Amino acid sequence: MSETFTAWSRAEWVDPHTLELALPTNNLRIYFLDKGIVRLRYVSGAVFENIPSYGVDPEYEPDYPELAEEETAYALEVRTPRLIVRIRRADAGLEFIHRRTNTVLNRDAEGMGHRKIEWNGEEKVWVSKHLPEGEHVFGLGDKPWALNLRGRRFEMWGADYYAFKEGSDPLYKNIPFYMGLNRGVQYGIFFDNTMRSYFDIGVANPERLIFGADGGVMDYYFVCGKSAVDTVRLYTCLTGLPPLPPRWALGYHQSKWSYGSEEVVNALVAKLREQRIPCDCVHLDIHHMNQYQDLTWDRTKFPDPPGMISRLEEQGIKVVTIVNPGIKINPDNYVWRSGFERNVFCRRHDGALLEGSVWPGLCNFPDYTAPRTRAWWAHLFKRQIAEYGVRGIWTDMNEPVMFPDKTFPDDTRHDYDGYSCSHLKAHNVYGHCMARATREGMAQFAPDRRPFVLSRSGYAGMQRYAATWTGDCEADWDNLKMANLQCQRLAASGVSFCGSDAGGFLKHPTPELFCRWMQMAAFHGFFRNHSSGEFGGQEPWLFGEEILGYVRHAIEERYRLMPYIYTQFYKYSTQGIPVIRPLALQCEENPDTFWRSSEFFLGDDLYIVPVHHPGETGRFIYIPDGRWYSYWTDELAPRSLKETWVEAPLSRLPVFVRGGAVIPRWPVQQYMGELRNPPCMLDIWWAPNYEHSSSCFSDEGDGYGYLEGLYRYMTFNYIGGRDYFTLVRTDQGHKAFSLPVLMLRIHCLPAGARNIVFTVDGQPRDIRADGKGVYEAEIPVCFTRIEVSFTRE
Ligand code: NBV
Repeated sequence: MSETFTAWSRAEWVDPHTLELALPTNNLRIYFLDKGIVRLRYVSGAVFENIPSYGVDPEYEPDYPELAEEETAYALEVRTPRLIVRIRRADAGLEFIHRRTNTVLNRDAEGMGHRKIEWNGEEKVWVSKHLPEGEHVFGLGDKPWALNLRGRRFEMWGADYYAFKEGSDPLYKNIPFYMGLNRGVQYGIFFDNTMRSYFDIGVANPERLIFGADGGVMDYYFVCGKSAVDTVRLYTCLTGLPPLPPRWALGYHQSKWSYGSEEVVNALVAKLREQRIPCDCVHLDIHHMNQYQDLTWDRTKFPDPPGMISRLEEQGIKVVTIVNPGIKINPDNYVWRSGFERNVFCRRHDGALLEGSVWPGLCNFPDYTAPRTRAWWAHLFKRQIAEYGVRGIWTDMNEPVMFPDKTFPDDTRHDYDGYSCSHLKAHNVYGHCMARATREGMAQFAPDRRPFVLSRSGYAGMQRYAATWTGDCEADWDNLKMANLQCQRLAASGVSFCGSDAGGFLKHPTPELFCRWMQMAAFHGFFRNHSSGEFGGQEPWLFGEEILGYVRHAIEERYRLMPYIYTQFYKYSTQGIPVIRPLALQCEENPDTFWRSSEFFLGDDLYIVPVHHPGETGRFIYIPDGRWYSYWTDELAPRSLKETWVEAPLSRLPVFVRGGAVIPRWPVQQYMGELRNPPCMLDIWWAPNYEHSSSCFSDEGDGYGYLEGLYRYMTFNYIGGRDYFTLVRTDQGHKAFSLPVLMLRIHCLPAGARNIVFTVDGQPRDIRADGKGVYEAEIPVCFTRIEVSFTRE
């Protein structure tokens, strides 16, 4: 080492990808896990305990990069093929540099200042980072704030926030992952600490981003993918790829607090079918239970749950039921009794059982951080799942909530998977562990079906267990805007299977608001109309004929697009690619997009423009690079890369499709599986001088056959020229999975196109013009190459 002062007394490799430094007040380990993922972990002593993380997926397998080391007068440098990590000699501060561009992505403002013991023995950990001018900050889960979080301080301490507003914090979820975005800069940081934590984004000091926690260790991951979306993908791989949902769960869900009797549910379903509102699922909120006791039914209102559920199934409707963590103290109730006998409930520091009031009255609460409690909880689902046929479980109030103080007392003890701790450390993973146990129960008792769990709370990595929704929002325009921000933000935090209570949970939406909300929600990951029921009904037919027509159209379009949406979920579950993406993340090369927050991408090829204001029938939007067409009319969008006016009549949102993309679609169905093997339309929009790849995944829609190869994943490589295009298809998956009839529909050939020659695998074929500018042909199921050429007038 050089003779200059060096802040560490020892720097050594403890294994080929882990460097350890002994600093004056603590020890630092740097784990090089991937060319774009580096873990930084500080401990006060010399011992790095192997406490399992609730955030990092136990199945995550690092892809250890090749490393090179270099010493300079300024720093010790370790290089991966993508990053340079500099450890400054003066203060052991860290700097992350992009290797190819040599740009500083992120750097510590102070080194080593990571842990402090207060006079009362409390420990604090933090890191202070430079926050350069122009850097925008995204992520952090469900925060109801502008996409760019700069200039605010946020906390992670899961909270039930009834009627939350813009800026309400903390909220239900605890996802300590943020992304920095600046000209030529993008990276993510995942602070894996489950204590109450905070992110001060330029508040205490406008040039600093400081994150820290009220204890635990400073343990964070620096993540940098090939692009901003790829950074989200890498973070998602680290915290766990989400399981593929059953296809029906991507359909429309109808819910209310509560549909209170079998009669009401039957009438609802009859009306959905009569009104031709496609729907796959009805949710039963707490009133289906007997005195709000989990896994019981109010038999006066629901005399025959299995009979009711099977009759609904015949109509294509699945039933989801709610559970809460509070278990009524009631020796006559099996759930409480068996929990008490097995000693699965949380206790206070003095050993007494934790008691608190929630809906059912005085309750005990399972400690879901204990493996044996999770096993007990999972086994409780036998009757609901295996015998009654419930298809999904909705875990609510799991921040956790207790009346009137909002959550458990700090001294509540938790097992924390064998590393016993107080509630201060377990609070932020309580809901996460409840969702996990619930998923395990569903998987155990319906082994041939993919579980569907909907959880209100969770920690980083919650995508492994559950879908989520944004909570108790109000039916107003601000909340509509926020719901969109929250869904985009969650998707950028690894949680794409998320939605809002479409229409708003509290208060009654105006017909226009309801319409705009449903139109937007139809393009989010999870699509459910849910409301508190106190302000009147919120079913689509309650807002007049005109709105019913528009809302039906929005729902139908989701069903048409199901092959495309399902493909996005397949890519999300196999590669971690987010399903929806904020414009700024998708188009990071143009910093003008950093300021925009409502337009979002669904997959690579659809661009959705929600409407957030009353009376708005047109608005300014940003048109991304490439050639974009109106999804509805095929009209070419102006090539602008800046603010452009588009019409937005109440009948539908502006939606654009990428020229060169293949969008797989189905005919509308009233529920998934109504048609046995629906024909698949491959719609393609011509783009000259452009290459693009799109895909279509199809399988049985549920079960695990796809893991044995029972699926097709078709990739379409498009090459477009001035007067032609070719589409080359390659397949993955098993030939035994039979594909449906395929139809090709070509949109937007240039107006003067004549003498169209259409060949499939070298054979000339007929193609029909539909009179509206679209050319259609049935194509053989196993085609591999399509060529279209034409002359121009
Ligand atoms: O179970 C009733 C509601 C539920 O409808 C809502 O979706 C949850 O967010 N639940 C909260 C508890 C009552 C909230 C006041």
